[in-house]
Amino acid sequence: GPAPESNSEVRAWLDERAAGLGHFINGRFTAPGDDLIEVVNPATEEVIGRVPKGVAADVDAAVRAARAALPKWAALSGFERARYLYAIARHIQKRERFFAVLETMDNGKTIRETRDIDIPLVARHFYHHAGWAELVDDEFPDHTPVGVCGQIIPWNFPLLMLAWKVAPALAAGNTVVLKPADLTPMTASAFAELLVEIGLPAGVVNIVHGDGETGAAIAGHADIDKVAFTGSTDVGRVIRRQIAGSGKKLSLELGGKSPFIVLEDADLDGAVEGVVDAIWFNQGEVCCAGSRILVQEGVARRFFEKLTQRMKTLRVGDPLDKTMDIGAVVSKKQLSRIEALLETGKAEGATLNVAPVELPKRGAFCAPGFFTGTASSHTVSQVEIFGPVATTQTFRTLGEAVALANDTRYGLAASVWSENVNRAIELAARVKAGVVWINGTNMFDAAAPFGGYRESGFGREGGRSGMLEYLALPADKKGKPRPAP
Ligand code: TXE
Repeated sequence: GPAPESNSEVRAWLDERAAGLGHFINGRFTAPGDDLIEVVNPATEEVIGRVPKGVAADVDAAVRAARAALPKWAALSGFERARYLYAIARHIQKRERFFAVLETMDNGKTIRETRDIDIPLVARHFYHHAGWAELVDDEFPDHTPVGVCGQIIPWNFPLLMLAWKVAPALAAGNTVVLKPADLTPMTASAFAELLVEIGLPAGVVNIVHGDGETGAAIAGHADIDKVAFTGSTDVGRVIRRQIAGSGKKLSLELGGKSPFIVLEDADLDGAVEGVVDAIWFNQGEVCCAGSRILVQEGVARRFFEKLTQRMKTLRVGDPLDKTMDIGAVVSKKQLSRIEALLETGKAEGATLNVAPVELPKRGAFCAPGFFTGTASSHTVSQVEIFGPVATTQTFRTLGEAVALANDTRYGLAASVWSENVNRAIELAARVKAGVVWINGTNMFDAAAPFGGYRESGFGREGGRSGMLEYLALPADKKGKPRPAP
């Protein structure tokens, strides 16, 4: 059952802040004001908090604070900055349960995942980048921090996406203005409180709440040097257009329609477990979710039988109950979007197989499933469903598998299942994707660069490549050509 102690601690935390959370600017929380966005727990439909909708003046105050804090922060030695990053990581670990429960209440994802995946990965990301802060002066002696970074993040991994953005920025000596998604702003606010606790200098990290308009005000602010965005391809395109010609550095991590390729010689039981982690993880709200299952003909029938059996064992319900596999999707609106796409799939002639689960009466719950009879031309094979439902196709030859795998606008991730590692590696190299997992899926490591090709965006997060996104060569700034490498 649920973990009552941490739940009551979170409820008390929320109660104390029921009137509204403020922005976090220059080390202080602003008064929440009147124009508030209600934050809803999608599993219960309760309002759990309120945040202000940031306007241009809020963004401006945050950017000014970040600009003022920059010279001192950038001038610290990497070793000094590392001490703050280690302190953040340790404090996250110390309060793991609290953050896990708060994230589950805000987003609807299961406590099993926030406890075992989201929050541990957040701590890991800060530890890893504390290491980079210690190395940065030696590893990149010619580089400088980019400056003030505007960071806009989505709602599917709220605190983890914050960590992916904030940790490398701080390690490299930048200061930050971050906007959480308006659907899931709570853990970012708790994180701001943690920054006060560890004594991070004021202005180094500023958090402005709000929606797309607030996001546009950040991206468009004249005194921001870099924009980092994770979210939909449509908004990524808007931002790219908005800042074109401004000289701002930009990285975009956008949508995906990642293939999950099962070869005839795969361990089929392993591959079936892989599907569970690929598309039924985080309610399918994962940019790199293995959302197109491609199976070699000879094993297709057996594979889908096994998959159907496994799907029957999935539990959907109260995300605070630690026996649940699938919680609520992030909002009722997002649920309608998923349901509309499922209807489109059926209308185009595909068959939807869903798990025989009884969904809770309240809340934004969606049954896991998969389509059969889908072709590349179907809408559901091309558009992100961003819910717990995959499409399926079969192929005969490896050549066909590659052609199907690459037949989308995206290129974020892929997964290949085979007991013949040479064959798997050969296939992996021919798939256009930023990351290819072999006999695995959705594996994230702070040291491994993550990012896309084509309409999945550009720029990498994690490891050395991720650090370079937050560093500049001084020549960049003067507009002179870079020295030859
Ligand atoms: O995303 P948005 P939405 C995909 C997924 C999902 C769909 C819609 O397919 O179903 O997008 O989700 C901010 N300038 N992904 O509409 O709008 C917004 O406030 C600046 C994939 O919720 O892209 C939020 O903070 N910022 C994805 C963030 O952008 C703007 C994760 C993302 O929201 C803005 C999420 C603007 N003009 C959705 N408009 C992934 N790659 O993981 C909005 N925002």
